[in-house]
Amino acid sequence: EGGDDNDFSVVVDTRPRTKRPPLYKVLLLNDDFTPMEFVVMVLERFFHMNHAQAFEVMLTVHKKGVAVVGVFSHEIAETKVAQVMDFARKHQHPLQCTMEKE
Ligand code: TYC
Repeated sequence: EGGDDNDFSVVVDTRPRTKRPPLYKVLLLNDDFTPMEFVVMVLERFFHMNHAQAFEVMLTVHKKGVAVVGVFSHEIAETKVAQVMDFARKHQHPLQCTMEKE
């Protein structure tokens, strides 16, 4: 009596899951040589900041050493980093731009 002990039940997660892609922070790093105006131009050109925003973010990087300049999907973040690094290299500035998972 009591039935057979053959309960093969498993816990099934029925929560409605929404799968969001991971996001990546794009970081701009300070250095002693890249002109401030060049960094401002980079932020305007590739991160669509107005001049005042760009100047403010540039000063943050200058003072703190690093700042997040945007958060994007992996593909867009990679593109932004490549664009900044190419542009800096073309102008022979040592400006560094990297990305990290948020
Ligand atoms: N520190 C640089 C200077 O004094 C300016 C600068 C700001 C460089 C931000 C890089 O990401 C940077 N000319």
